[in-house]
Amino acid sequence: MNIGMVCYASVGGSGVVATELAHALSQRGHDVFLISSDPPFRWRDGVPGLTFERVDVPSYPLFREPQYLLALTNTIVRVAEARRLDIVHAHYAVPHATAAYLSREMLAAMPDTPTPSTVTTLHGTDITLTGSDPSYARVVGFSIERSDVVTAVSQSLKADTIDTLGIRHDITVIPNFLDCDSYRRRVNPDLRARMCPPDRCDAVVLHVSNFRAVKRVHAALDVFRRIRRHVRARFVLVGTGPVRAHIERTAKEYGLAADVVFAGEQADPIAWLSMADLFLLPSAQESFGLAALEAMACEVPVVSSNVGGLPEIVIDGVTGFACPPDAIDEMAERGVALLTDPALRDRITRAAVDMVRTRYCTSRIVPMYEAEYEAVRQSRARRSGDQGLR
Ligand code: GMT
Repeated sequence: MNIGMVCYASVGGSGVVATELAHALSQRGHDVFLISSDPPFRWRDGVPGLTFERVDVPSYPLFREPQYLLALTNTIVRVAEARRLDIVHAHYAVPHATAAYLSREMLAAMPDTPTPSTVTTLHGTDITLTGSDPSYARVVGFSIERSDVVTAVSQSLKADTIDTLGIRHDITVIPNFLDCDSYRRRVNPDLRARMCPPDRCDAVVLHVSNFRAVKRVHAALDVFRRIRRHVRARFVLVGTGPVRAHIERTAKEYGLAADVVFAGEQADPIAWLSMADLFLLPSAQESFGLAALEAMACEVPVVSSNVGGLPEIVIDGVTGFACPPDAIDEMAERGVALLTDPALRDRITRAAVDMVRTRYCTSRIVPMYEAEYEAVRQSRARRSGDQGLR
C-alpha cells in the first residue's frame, strides 16, 4: 500500500510510534511517506520504501499565528496526488485528524486521484489535555468521528475518549510496540562507570521524559531523595523540556547536585536504559507510557504512578510497581526494595521482559495496523464499486 504517515517531529512517544511504524511498514514492502515539519527524532535516512515529506509553514507579517493546519492539509493533498496514497494515517488527533479529514474531502473532489482512507491514532494528551480543551474539543471530536478508522494506544485511552469527547466511532485498541531484537539489555561499561563511579555509587535510578508538567519530574526527584537515604544511588535524567531548569534548581536546594545528572536528549535510548537499575515514571497522566515499556524491555524494573494506561503494562507487584501519583513514600519504598532485594528484582524484571516479548513486539503489533488498513481499503473499494453500479 501507499501510506502517508502524519506525526509531530518533536521528542515524544507519538512521533516515536509513528516513525517506528513507518520503518516497520516499509520493511514489510509498503511505500511510506512520512509527513512532518522536520524529520522526527527516531528518523533513519536511506531506508528503501520510506520517504520524508516536509510540511513548510511560511510566515507572513500579516499573520501573527502560524497556519500549520492549512500547510499540513495542503501537503497531504500534494503527497496523496503525487503518490496515489491508499491511506493517510494521522498520529495525535490535534490537529492531525482534522488535516486528514480536510485532505480526504478535497481529494474526493479530484476525479483523477484516488481518495485515501483516513486512520487516526489517539495517543494521550490529544484527548486528555489538548483535545478536551473547550477551545478545540468540538472540532477534535468531529474530526475523530469522521476518520475512517480510529485506534487508541490503550484501553484506558479508549475509555477516556468516549467519556471526555463522547465519541461513538468504533475505537480499536492497538498498543504501542518496540523492536524486541534491538530492545535488550546491552550494558556499556564506560557509560555505566561515568554515571555511577563504583567507589561512590551502587545504583542508577533513571527517568526519561520530555520534562513537561504532566511527567511530574519533581515527584521523581522526591522519590530519589528518599531512596538516596538508604542506597548510594545516582539519579540520571534523560531528556529536556519546560520544567528542567526548575528541577535542576530543586536538586541543588536538596543538596543533591552531586548525585543528580542531567544527561539531556540522547539518541541511543538503549545504552542509557541498559545502565540503569530502576526507572521512575510518576506521571500525572500517561495514556500508555512507552518509556516504561522500553525500560522493561531492557530489564530495568519500573516504579510508576497507576494512572491512565500505565497499569496495563506496569502490573502492580507483577511486572513492576504502580502506585498512586502522590504516594511518594510508597514509590520510594518500592524503589529501595527493588534495589536491595535481588530475588524481587529478578522476579519483576523476568515477568516484565516476558510480557514485553509476548505482547508488545513490532512483529505482533504492526500486522494489527495492516489489518485495519486492508479492511478499510476494501470497504472503500466496495463502496465505490456500488456507486459505479448505480
Ligand atoms: O501527551 C504527550 O505526552 C505526548 C504524547 C506524545 O506525542 O508523545 O505522549 C502520549 O503518547 C505516547 C505514545 O503513544 C504515550 O506513550 C504517552 O503515554 C502519551 N502521553 C500521555 O498520555 C501524557
